[in-house]
Amino acid sequence: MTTFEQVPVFQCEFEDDRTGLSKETIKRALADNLFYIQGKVPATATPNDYYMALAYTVRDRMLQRWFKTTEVYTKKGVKVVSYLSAEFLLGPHLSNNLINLGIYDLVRQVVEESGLDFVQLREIEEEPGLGNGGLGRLAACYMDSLSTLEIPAIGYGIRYEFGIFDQEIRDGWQVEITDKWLHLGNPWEIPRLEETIEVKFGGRTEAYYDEKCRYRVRWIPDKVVKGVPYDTPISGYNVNTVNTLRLWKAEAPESFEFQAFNVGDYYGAVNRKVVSENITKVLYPNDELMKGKELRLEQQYFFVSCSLQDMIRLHLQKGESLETFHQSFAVQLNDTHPSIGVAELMRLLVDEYEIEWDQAWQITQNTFGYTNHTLLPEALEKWTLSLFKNLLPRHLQIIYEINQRFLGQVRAKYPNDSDRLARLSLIDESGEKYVRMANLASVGSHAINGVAALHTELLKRDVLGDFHELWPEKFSNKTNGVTPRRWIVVSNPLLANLITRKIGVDWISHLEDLKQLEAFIEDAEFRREWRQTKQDIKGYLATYIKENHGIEVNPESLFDVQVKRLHEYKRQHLNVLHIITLYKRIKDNPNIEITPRTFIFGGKAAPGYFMAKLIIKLINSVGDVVNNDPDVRDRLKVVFLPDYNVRFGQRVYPAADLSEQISTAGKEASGTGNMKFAMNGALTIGTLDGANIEIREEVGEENFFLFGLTTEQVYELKSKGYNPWDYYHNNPQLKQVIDLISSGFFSHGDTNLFRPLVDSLLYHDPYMLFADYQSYIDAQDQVNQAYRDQEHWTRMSILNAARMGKFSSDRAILEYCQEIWNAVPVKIELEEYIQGRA
Ligand code: Z15
Repeated sequence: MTTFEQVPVFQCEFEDDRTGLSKETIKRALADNLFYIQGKVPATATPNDYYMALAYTVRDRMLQRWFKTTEVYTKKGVKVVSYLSAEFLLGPHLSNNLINLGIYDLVRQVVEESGLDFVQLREIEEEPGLGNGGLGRLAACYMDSLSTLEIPAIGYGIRYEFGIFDQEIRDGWQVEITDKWLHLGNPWEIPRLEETIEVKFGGRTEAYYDEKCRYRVRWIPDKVVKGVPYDTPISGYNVNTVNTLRLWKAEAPESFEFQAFNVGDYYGAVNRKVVSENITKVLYPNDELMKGKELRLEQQYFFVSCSLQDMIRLHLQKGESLETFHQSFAVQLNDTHPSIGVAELMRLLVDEYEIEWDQAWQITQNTFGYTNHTLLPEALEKWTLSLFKNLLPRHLQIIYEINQRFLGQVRAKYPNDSDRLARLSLIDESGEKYVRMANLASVGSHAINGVAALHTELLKRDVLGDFHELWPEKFSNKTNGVTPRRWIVVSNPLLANLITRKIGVDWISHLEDLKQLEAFIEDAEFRREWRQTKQDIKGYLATYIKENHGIEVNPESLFDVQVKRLHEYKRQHLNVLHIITLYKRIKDNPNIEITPRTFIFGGKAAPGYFMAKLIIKLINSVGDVVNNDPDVRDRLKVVFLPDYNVRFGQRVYPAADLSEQISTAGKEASGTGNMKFAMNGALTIGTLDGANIEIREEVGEENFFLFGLTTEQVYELKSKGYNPWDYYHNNPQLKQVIDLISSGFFSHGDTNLFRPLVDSLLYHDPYMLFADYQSYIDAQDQVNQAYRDQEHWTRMSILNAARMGKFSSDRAILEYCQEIWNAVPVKIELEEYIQGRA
């Protein structure tokens, strides 16, 4: 292999236009990239051309580090973490990379000195929305922390041509628009055409005896698809490490299709090409809902097979044999979406590399770890045998074989326990037969984890209870975390600067340091600055809402925010019941003293999720009435901000006073928005669910607004027979609110519009809104009281931020490294002649 050292002409031993950090050099680099990459001069350049030139200028400053990082990983025998995820919800790259490289202010200055509008250019970037919500965003935070902690890592996923849809609101309803994020090109990715991989689908298997008379199976597929890797650099904060996110794009193999041309099946060939390339066309927009769509299983197998083949190639390139594969790679399954990887690694080892089954199984179990992200039954992945057999006939055989051996062990340990066997089996045989992906992931992994303390306990007790009894040592908790780089420094520079002025910059990579802020809690000037900062940021959001949505909100009012995917278990409609309760109080007594509030909602509903879409309509309908009623005198405002995404998250978390984390106890595995809010000094109103419990533990119960049933109480009430009707009749306030919706008051007299929602609550209420209603209203009344004492509120706000150290994704990743991956940091050193940070 040719390296830079052997080719002197490539050594730039001077500050050159691609690495230099003087203002002059950066200016020259911008002009150079505008001309030589975009092919434009200022007279013809569009704002996008300038954005592209800027993005390339930043990317150029990452490339030496990126190259070095990759080179060190391949040359040294380091263990690499491989994070397999069907979703990476990255958000905009530009600001994040500038912060991580330590050149944000410098580049901003240069851009502005060049007569360009930095903020305008920054906003041109199309964010890669390659995920639905929490799970995909978690993967992105983890990639940031892996790089920052200098852990060798590679993220593997799918390069969806269309990411999560853009949301518009028309007449109060959600409308989905295709996300054309690649339409003007993507400066952050580099295709690596030479590392293309082939993936087989369908067909049949054939048994044969090899030359040593060993029984073997070969797979004769009926389709081959090429996977082309597109690499994106993932910078770490204040380090030289730049890891890779490798996303696969499906392409049809030309050679395969030429045959078809020759036999004259031109249309058939073109059609097969289109069908192959469909695999990576679009992200499935269902969050936490399993729909047994064949194309989805194709996506999963496609990216997992590409990734495992890629890892094997890298491992063999090091001159190692496959027996040591698990020493080269720790592969983490982000939910069951990539869990077909267990069967695929077995197939590759046994069928293609002729390793004995038992040894292959050892390698496989030592390689994989499995993270579970939900207990919701409708989210648990299972595939019908017929679908599986058609698409992956060899994998189904392998799964049967794994299952037979596994159930043999179980039978030996628990004789005559057929119920247990049926529950543990990789095949669900209770009705139509299915492959259970969580069971496959669990047997194929050496480590299984949940994403918050409560979630892990429930996982061990319920969903994976039998597996926990069998292998308690496999289980552990890894409470989620989020990256303070994007979620404080990039999102909230004003607050970040205030914190840094007080305690220095180390908190950005050691978030526990934030507790030093507590020393300033008695400092009235500090509290004033803190309050003023929050006020300024709320002012920016108010301006944004006015300019973009034409709604006037009072920046002095309490900003009460609920942004997350729409789902009944997250209970956005409980929030609405509170709004109507307040509205009713005003209508009954227009002069009542109330704390002015602005209710801000954001979130997408799965396109086929009727009830979630109806909740969006309800929010907008209630907003129309409340916002325009003169009696309200602007003391309440309700805004649903369309197209909630990473970029809007960055705007809204810093501006929130109150964070709504109100899921039914036991339903939200962790939540991560809850952490982003609290880090930015919002107080939480929340249930004892997911990571809320741990947040409350950290910030102190006196700094958290708790309400609602506990998980145990939810179970208890359900088992003795929950009747929402009783709550409706026994609580006049609740009854008035529900009756007001039913009466058509928010729907121009239409009593049918919200009937499905109201009936669901009255007759089923699976998420127990009615049981928690009064407790929620009482907690909200306490919020109102507390907000009136601004000094006290500010103290609570500071303490919330100061005590969020635990919820850095750096802490989470460190735990994964030490307890699951056995991965250690590797320092990346730069050559002398390459410019360091500014
Ligand atoms: C998703 O976003 C989450 C779980 C899932 O099973 C799927 Cl398919 C998508 C979320 C959880 O709902 C949330 O509580 C958690 O914080 C997040 O994953 C990251 O672990």
